[in-house]
Amino acid sequence: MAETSAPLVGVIMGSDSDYSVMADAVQVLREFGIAHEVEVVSAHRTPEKMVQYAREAAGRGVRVIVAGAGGAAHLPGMVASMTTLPVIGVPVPLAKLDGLDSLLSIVQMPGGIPVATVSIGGAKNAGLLAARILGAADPAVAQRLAEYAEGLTAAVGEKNAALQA
Ligand code: RP5
Repeated sequence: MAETSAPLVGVIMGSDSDYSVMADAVQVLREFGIAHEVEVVSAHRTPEKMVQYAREAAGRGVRVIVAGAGGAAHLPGMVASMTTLPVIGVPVPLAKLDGLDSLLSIVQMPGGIPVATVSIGGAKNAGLLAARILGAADPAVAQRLAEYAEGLTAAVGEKNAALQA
């Protein structure tokens, strides 16, 4: 699945079964109007596709990669080892171990190969972090992020007001 303009964010995941979690990142990118692509890329089942994806992403214009995986979640770290793009790892929770295995597989990267790891199931923040990375050099995206933050503040204010009624 791809947007019409060249994708700036690549959302990849180890299995289509991860999509129910990763959809939150896709939703954020849609809301912010950020061109993105979505691909199943498995470190274990499609290792050659993973290598090709990681090596070619920057040259295709991708600026940030959001990579989600569950269990033995090697995808984000392996991709980070083959690109200089920022990689945001999303630990996908599975039925066994509740995602702690996914988190530990992604977060404990060796020095030199960074992966920005969000919380277990935290694909929404992964999408927002990708937007922030792009927003550092794109005032229009930064403006939308500022408006988003204002919306959060306003929503808390409304909920607080409702508590006073
Ligand atoms: C991981 O194995 C995937 O990221 C997924 O979270 C997990 C299970 O995959 P399926 O067996 O559901 O395809 O590589």
